[in-house]
Amino acid sequence: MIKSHRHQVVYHLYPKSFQDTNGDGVGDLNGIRKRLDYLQRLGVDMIWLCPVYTSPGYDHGYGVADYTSIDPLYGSMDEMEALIDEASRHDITIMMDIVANHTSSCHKWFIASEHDPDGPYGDTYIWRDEPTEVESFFGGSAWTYSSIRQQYYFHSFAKEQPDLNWNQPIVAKEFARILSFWIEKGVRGFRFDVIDLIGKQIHPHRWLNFERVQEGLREMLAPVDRSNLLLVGEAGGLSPSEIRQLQEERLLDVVFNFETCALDEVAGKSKWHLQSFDPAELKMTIKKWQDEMKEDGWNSLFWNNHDQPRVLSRWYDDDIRAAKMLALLQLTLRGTPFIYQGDEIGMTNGNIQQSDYQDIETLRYLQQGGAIQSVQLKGRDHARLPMMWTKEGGFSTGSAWLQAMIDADRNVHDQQLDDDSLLQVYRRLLSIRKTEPALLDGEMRWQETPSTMIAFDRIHGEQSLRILVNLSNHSIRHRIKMGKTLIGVGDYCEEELGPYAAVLCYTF
Ligand code: ISL
Ligand code: CA
Repeated sequence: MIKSHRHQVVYHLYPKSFQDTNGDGVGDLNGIRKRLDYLQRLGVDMIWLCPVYTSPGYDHGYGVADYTSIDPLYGSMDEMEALIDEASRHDITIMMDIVANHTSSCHKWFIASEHDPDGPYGDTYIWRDEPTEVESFFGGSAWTYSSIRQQYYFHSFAKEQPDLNWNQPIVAKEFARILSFWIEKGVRGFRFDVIDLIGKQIHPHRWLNFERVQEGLREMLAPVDRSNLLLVGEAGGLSPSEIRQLQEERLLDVVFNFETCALDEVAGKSKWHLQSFDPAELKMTIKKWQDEMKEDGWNSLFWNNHDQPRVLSRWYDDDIRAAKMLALLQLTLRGTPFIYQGDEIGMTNGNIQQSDYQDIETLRYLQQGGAIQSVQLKGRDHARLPMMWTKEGGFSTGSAWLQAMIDADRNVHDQQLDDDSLLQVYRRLLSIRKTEPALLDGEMRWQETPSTMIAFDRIHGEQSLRILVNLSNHSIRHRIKMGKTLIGVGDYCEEELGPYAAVLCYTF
């Protein structure tokens, strides 16, 4: 079977929390290298690394001070090269995270822009004499005064993360150079952080200019050989038709939107305003995006990421049966799956003491009198807990940078020994994807089902697979015929799916 770049399964890895090897409590590149056998055995094709470049770390690497260097916290460039090399011997490639909307305020471009308005980098950031009303995503004004330049600069996020001015062609040129640097090193994918924000207009309010996003991507990618690359964009603000346009031109192959993640948020309010989760809405959202992206479009398939605490805790009360169901659904829908580290063992949000929270967004919210209940469900630290390798943790011999109480029974070691574990479900599903082209290219055909059940066929030439999923914790009776089962989770029989049961079978 010929695998195209978008058929790959991506393992999303938060380096800070994956594996520490020198006892400083922070995960590192050597730690990732040490776990390549595990990742290969799991069956993933590519690893997306959250930023490991030099950074003062206010937003854990999402304010980059030098895009072609490695932060000593994570290791060295030699160790990065060793990782790329050894990963490729495990049939795994590396995807780098490119933060192109903003840099760190310590980046030399910003320092040049601040000190030398008339120099070549003078206009590479967004400067105004007077601030406007725009709020930053982390709270507070999006404008900060620089006493050096005696003007205000714009920052979508923290004041230590000034936004670049993508109207200056030099910005796209710099990023083209950065991409080429990493391609040269053997990197085979890029995930572009908040890429829709590069096309923003900010007067009088912030709004998104799709044409500018498109132009910015074109300018940046024109000099780059992208034939062998997987290009992923984080772009919560784009519509399905805009996403399809970008895909058609191969400016991006896969795009993240956050509609499923927001199912437990009150629409139109901040992420901290919670409402209860309704599995019927999950079904509708999945159907909507699958339908919008059918034929030439293509979806991203993910439940969690380093910003999104575990849906298992938020929606499903940590129930391991629901984790198996979510795995089966994610790996049978049409699109590129992203498994976030720990998903495969059912890691939960855990408990973090109020004084242990570290994320800049959470701290800001708590300072402003935010509700701790919301933080316990939606605070980003919960997505960043150290990986559980063993009952004792196995992440670090020292004291982990982020402390929490977490279910110790959910760990890699124990699940490797247990044939019925969630980890084995992931392994089996990933190996089935390798032999069943219908799961990759097959067209989607929906089956009529009760509101909290989802069922569909994946049809590819002569081959046809059927997927039945109970999204709820109630048994559901149905009339959909099942053929020979390839894999099933939970309790099910011919006409009934037990709580969180899910089945992948042939149609005849
Ligand atoms: O994290 C969020 C809500 O809690 C999102 O709104 C997030 O800010 C948005 O998805 C952009 O995220 C990306 O850029 C941020 C960085 O903090 C995130 O970690 C990154 O994924 C700024 O670089
Ligand atoms: Ca370390």
